Amino acid sequence: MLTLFHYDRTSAAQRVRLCLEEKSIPWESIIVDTALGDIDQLPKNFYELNPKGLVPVIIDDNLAIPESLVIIEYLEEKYGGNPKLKPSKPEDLAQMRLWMRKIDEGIHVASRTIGVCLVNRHIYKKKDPGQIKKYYKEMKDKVRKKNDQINIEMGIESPLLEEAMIEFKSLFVEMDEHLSKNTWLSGDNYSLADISFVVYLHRLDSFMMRPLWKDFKYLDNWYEKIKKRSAYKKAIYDWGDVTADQRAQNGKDAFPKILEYWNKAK
Ligand SMILES: N[C@@H](CCC(=O)N[C@@H](CS)C(=O)NCC(=O)O)C(=O)O
Repeated sequence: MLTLFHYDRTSAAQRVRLCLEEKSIPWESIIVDTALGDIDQLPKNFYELNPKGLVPVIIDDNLAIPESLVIIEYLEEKYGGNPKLKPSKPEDLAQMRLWMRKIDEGIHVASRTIGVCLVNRHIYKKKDPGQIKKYYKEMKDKVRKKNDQINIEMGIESPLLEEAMIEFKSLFVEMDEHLSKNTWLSGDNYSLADISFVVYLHRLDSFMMRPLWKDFKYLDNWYEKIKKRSAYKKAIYDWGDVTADQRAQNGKDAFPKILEYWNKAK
């Protein structure tokens, strides 16, 4: 059976779970949660599965695959079935991939910045400093490490947080405009592109930031529509989020500053 390494609240693994649940692919769960600053949670051979030491990773037919966007395309290709999550027309497929590229081109890093500035830094500060030092010593992704240092030090005053909010606003403007003319991000049906982005709306929502996009009604309707899918409940809500209360509280507290950054963006 397919194995997924993941934890409750990771946006990257949420999109893999969304895909697995949409297609009713049987899978078994292995929780690997280093995100509270504890690198010792990584299984011994984990770097062989993903040199970056991050989740999600799947193992399917003895093959380990990291990177959520690669995994979800693999699942679509390998398992097919219903619903089909990839458009058939080459034009729509190109559009799907263009949307998805934005994630690795900056949106995922922006989402990490919001998380670290609002929640992780508070968690890490309460931990044994030796444990956090080890966590960062083992962190393979140098950009992530450098950004985290700035975000931990500066919190909501971090210039990276302002950039992250600007990046999200410009994404949401583009999505809202597209969704004013189309039901889905690519083609005529729900696809990997929709799955790939909805996890970020969920993430911002968990920080009580939904009022930011209240005027983006096409985007908000799209979000509402996806939340009603039964796979969404299984993949997102049923797994919960151990940091939910802290996220909601810190998000509320930071909202005036977040709004200031949001309003500065065009
Ligand atoms: N580009 C990767 C990003 C993976 C990633 O950022 N994983 C995060 C969770 S969303 C992680 O493993 N975090 C562990 C930690 O922060 O210690 C993907 O799409 O799979």
